[in-house]
Formats: sequence, structure tokens, C-alpha cells
Amino acid sequence: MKEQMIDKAIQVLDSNFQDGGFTIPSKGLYPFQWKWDSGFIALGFAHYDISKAKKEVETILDAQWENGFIPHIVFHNDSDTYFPGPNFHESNLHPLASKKYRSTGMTQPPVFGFILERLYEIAKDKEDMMNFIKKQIDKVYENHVYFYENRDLNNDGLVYIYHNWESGTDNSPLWDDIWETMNPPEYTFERRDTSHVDASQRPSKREYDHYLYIIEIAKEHNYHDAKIAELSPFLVLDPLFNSVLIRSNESLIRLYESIGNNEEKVDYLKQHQLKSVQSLNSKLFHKDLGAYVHFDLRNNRQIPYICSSSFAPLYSSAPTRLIAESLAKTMLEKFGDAGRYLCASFDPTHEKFNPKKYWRGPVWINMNWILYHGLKRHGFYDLASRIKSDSLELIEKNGFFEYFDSRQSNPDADSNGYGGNNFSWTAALLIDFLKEEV
Ligand code: 9WN
Repeated sequence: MKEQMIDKAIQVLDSNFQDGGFTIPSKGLYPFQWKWDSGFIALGFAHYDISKAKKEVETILDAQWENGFIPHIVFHNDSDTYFPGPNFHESNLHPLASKKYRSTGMTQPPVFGFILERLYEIAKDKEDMMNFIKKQIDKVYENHVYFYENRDLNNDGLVYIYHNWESGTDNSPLWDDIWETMNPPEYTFERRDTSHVDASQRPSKREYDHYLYIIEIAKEHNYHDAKIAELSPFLVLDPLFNSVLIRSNESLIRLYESIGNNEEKVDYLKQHQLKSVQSLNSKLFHKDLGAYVHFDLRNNRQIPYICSSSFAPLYSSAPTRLIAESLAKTMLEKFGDAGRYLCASFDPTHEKFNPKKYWRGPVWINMNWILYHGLKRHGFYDLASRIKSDSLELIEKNGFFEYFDSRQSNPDADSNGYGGNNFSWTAALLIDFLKEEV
């Protein structure tokens, strides 16, 4: 069974790999290269085709801007199956944008620090992988410097995101209260996603109006960071984004230390790391909820909802023993009742929970991978192995979907699999889960 699943996953990945040296997340629905997808996809390749793994990382990092920024989508081709595409985003408005690739002017969680380290663990030829890492690591470091120098508004080590697409958890109920503070125009545009996926599993038209409006504001100011910080109606501290940054800092520090001769960079990372960890715990941990929460900087208020991102700091060194215990307890009590697969993307006990709609409830395999490693790191082995076996069961029973219904007996559909099918990171992380001993 294990070998069969791995073979199927390899087929998914290989058929999504493109001639340009990058992998699309899913045919039709997502026809370009996405930043955090790319990192997870590289892990899958690394177990059976190391050159594709390296190519994937090399290609996305090649799209880095002169200021260290790495965009969330790189438009390698002219596909018209996705909206909004390159002509809407107009990354060339920014004076330091890549001249080689068209892209968006927003980013996604900075996964590449820990991805490089995991690639090293997986690689059989360590020397060859270390040579590759030596060539790429400064780009990842420059990306972290970009965040700390441009997006750390309060100089406390926490960096903001200015768009829900930067969070990776695009239409989470977390953002509903922010949408209420805005009144964007009703844009006329042709959605492409709903011709690939049932509309009941995707964001609404009105939600898209909000998404586009934030980009329009950023574009009016040529994607200038300081202007975005001043004017964007969406400005949020996200525990997932920040803990991924912290976790990637850890990896960069370890890798630079083993490479040697990089003291200045290591010092820079260590100093910022200290602040980031302290602020994550003091500003984003919500004691009464027993979870990390998001903070809305624009409206100066906490967003007091629990979602899968609330537990992501477990993947980093940030949580103290007490915080880690409290996170595991909340996850088990609210998200882990019998009859439910772990881990729903939004609090299943909350009225805003929707088991079928995108980030408003379904289980996502990349989040499960982060949570699995986080729980294990902090010694919660039972919960960790439940997340792993739930992930494998969901994929085995339903296929390589983008997201899954967390209800074990699902009254609404024959399959628990939703969104895009033959989805790359689902396949890649299944391989990494099954080959974990490496
Ligand atoms: C917008 C590619 C991406 C993921 C995101 C996921 C979804 C895009 C969309 O697909 O977002 O970036 O059009 O819905 O939410 O996490 O990286 O797989």
C-alpha cells in the first residue's frame, strides 16, 4: 500500500512539473509557480529526483527582487486559466522588481530556511547538497532581512502581512471583521477558479472584490512598502507567517554555522530571532483561548479566533513548555473530537466554521505537516501520530486533493476531497510523511 501511494504521488508531481523548471500546484486551477507550494514540493522530489528538487528551489529563488523580496506567484507563462494574472498584478511597477520574471507584488510564508535544511537531511549525497545550499542560502537570508527591515513596523521582531493571500489561508473567517471595515467597489472581472472547482468550496465574489481592492491600493503606490504600511486596510501580524520565519531563522543559523565564516549573518539572525520569539509569545499568545491569535494592526485589535495557524508556532522554538501544553490541549479539545480528522483549518466549535469551504474549515496537508513536526518537537507524540495517520487516511481514501472535509462521516458528499485534484503539495508531503525515517 505504502509503495503504491508513493508511486501515485510521484505521478502527480511529475505530471505537474513544467519544462521551465518549476511545478504547478494543480492543473487548470493554479497554472504558475507559488512560493510556499514550491518549498513543500521540493521536499517530495528530494526523495526520488534530487535534481528536480534543486531546480524547483533554484527557480523560485531566481525570481527574487533586488530588495530581497520573493513574490507569492511567479508567472512563468501566459496561462489564462487563472485570475488575477500578471497584467492585473503589474509587479514591474516596483523599481526593484525582477526584470526577468513577472510576478505578484505580494509574498507568502518564508519556508525556504527550513526547506533547505530538510533537503540536506533527505539528500543522499550530502556534499553535493551542501554545495547547492551554499549557492542558494544568501538569497533566503536576504529575504529574511527584507522582512525585518521593511515589515517590522514596531521594531519588535514581528513582521506584518498586507494581504490575505500573503497568509496562505486566504478566505479564513479571521479576515471577516477586516472586510467589514472596507467598502471596495464592485469590480467586473471573470473568475477562473470557479470553472475548475465548485463555487461552494471557493471564496465569494464579494470577498474577491476586497482582495483586488487591496492590490489596487498597493499598485497606486508602486508596491512601496512604507506606503502599503501606511495605507493598506489589511495589515496583520500572523502567527503562522511569523513562526515560519522563526523556524526558518533557526535553520539558517544552523546551516550558516556549519558552512562557517558567516558570523555577521548569524549574529543578525540571532538578534532578530530573540525579539521575534519574545514578541510572538507576549503579543500573540492568547492565554484564555489557549492559542496564538492574529493581530489586526490597522484597527489595533486582536482577532480572537482559533484556526490551524494558531498552533503553527509549535513548529518553532517559540512556545514555552506551558504554552505548548496549552496549545496541545486546545487542539485536542476543540479540533480533535472522535469522528473528526485533524486538523481543521478553523475552529469546528465556532459558528463561522464551514466544513467544505476552502480555508473556513477543511483540513490542508501542508498545515498538517507543519503541525505534525511541531507536536513531535514538543513531545506530543500521540497527537502528532494522529495528525500523520489522519493525513494519510484522507489521501488514501479520497485522492490527492487540495483540501479535505474533517468530518469522518460526511453527510454532504461522497468524497471528503475538495478543491483542486492531483494537488502537488499533497503528493509531495505524502512522500515526505511516508519516507520519514530519512
Ligand atoms: C492565491 C496555490 C495557492 C496556495 C494558497 C491557497 C491558494 C491562491 C488562490 O492556492 O491560493 O494565492 O487563487 O486561491 O490558499 O495557500 O499557496 O496552491
